[in-house]
Amino acid sequence: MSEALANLLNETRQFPPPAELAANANVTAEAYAEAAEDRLGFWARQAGRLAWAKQWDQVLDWSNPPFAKWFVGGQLNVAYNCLDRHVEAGRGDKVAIHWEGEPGDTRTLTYADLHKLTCQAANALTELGVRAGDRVAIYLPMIPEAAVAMLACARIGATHSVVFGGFSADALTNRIQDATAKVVITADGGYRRGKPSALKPTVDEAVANCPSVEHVLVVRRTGEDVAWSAKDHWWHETVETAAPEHTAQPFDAEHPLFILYTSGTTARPKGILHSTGGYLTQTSYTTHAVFDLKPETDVYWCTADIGWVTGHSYIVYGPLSNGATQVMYEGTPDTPHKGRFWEIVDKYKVTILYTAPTLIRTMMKWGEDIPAGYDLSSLRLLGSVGEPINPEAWIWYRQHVGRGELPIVDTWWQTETGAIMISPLPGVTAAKPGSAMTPLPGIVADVVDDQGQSVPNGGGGYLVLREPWPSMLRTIWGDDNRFIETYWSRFAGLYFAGDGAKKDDDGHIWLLGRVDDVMLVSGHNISTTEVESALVSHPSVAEAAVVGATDPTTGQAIVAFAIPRGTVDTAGEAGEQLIAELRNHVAKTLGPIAKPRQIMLVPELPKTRSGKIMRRLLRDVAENRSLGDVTTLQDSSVMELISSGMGGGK
Ligand code: 6R9
Repeated sequence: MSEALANLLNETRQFPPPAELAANANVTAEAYAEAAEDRLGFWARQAGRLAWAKQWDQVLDWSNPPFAKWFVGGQLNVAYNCLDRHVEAGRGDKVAIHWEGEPGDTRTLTYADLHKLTCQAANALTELGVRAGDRVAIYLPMIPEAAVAMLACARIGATHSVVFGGFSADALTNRIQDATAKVVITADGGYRRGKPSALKPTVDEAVANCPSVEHVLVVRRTGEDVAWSAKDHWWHETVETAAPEHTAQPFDAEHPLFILYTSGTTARPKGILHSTGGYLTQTSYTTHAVFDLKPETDVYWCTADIGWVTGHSYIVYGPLSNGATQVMYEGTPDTPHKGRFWEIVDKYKVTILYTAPTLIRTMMKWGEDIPAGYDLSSLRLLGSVGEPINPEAWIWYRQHVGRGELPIVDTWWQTETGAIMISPLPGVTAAKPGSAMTPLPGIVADVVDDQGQSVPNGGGGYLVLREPWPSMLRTIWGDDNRFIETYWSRFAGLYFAGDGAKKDDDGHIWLLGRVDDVMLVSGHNISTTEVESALVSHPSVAEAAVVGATDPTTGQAIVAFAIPRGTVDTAGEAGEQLIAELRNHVAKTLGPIAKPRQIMLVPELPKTRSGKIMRRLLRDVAENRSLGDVTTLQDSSVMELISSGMGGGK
């Protein structure tokens, strides 16, 4: 069909771990050897980090691929592992969550507080008729009750389905209907960009079309007026008055823990189903290994929303199962000012920060003076997730947030994988900016060509996973065939992640973006990521998105959209000059084949609500088509800004 991805970018900088971190790291290079020798034995040892009510009989049952069963016969309770066992070990007074509301109000919850609230919520849900195996939809802002609601479901064996609080009534309706949820947990609203943003009216609209919903539990956050129906119950009247004692009952290792919908590009969202024992084993282990988390001394902060998988795995289940102290923030990074994130790091003395490339590039655009205005000396480790991080963004992050010395873990994983799969180990790996480096111990990843053959070092192709892993999705809710078709049919016996990737000369893995975004220029498959990284490596560019637009001579031609850094002059002549310079810069960095046909300087890029660039819409602009579905856009005015600037150089 098409040849493998052209391998253009040549990034050779490499940064070994700080000596002190390496000397005290939770996980050393030995883990790779151990896992290579006995992968299942390795995962069994990691499962042993958790408290099990009943030991498993078999680590992995792979007799009916691609349907995996991990820790067969084992039983445990996820909430017990995240809360009770820390309280029982005398750590009840330890802070679990430093919560910071967008308006500046704060709450501090210890493990004992979180345990009590979760037990009350478990009792309240039981009272409302929720039983093990029932589905509960959660539609909440970033308030502690979001974590409590998830843990309460886990505690009673109800399968939660968290829907991001920014989604529309239609999106919420589809997700409630697909999972036939019995209860919805929501709030009157949350705070966003300096003002209350209502949630309850959206739930009312959705519930009117969802006969499965029997009750709606409503947290009071903003205090704004809400409409009320017979199904509605205030959280403070139901949960906070419930009995605080609740004995967690163990569930089977394969009991369904949660469903999380990925929007994807096609109309019907996929309900990714995760189970109990394997999921908690891998999220817990990776938090310990990749973030080198030391629960006694670290203050951890993951900036994701709980509505995404990163919030599930690295705000709720991974950190809490390890007994971490963490920061949780309700709002946006520029409310009330652009230094808000750094102010929070400074205030809580955050030691580990886990954020997304989109945020780092936004910070680059705003300028390095902003982080420079805060004391960030508490930080000791930085993480990135969600998209490929451009080498220059990586360097900026290390330089201006990490004092030029902190390790960065670029973590590749997906909603489907449940936990981090490919990442440096901070005490072991000499990281290269822009590369996720190597599969974690116990993970077998590869890059293959069109025929599914492993490519040699230096080659490009498709990222696959060769062996099942504990936190893998078990199926797509209610649609086993779609599960098989989507992930297991492209290459026989391999999990196809949908991402392009290359192996460099040392065999390290570089992610090159979704294969749907790959461009075909004069017969060469070229990755959008590499051209974007070349643009971002120019000192005038903060962020870039690249698409392939139909072209009569080359099949597709490269069209780029670039956001200039804050201080750059782009008016008139200066803009034209910058564009010419950028085209040449890309040609010089990657070769003439990658020279963009056209570059547009834009103030913003279209992003999904989880911060990923939506190249599909830019392709519509580049090919002068009317825009496709924009409902998953974070900010719908962005496309008008971009389209209206199409005529001139800017
Ligand atoms: C965790 C999460 C998954 C897709 C994935 C890939 C992209 C995530 C990445 C990365 C390059 C990284 N992605 N992390 N690409 N480097 N470190 O984001 O899950 O929302 O399901 O998205 O995100 O394309 O396939 P999800």
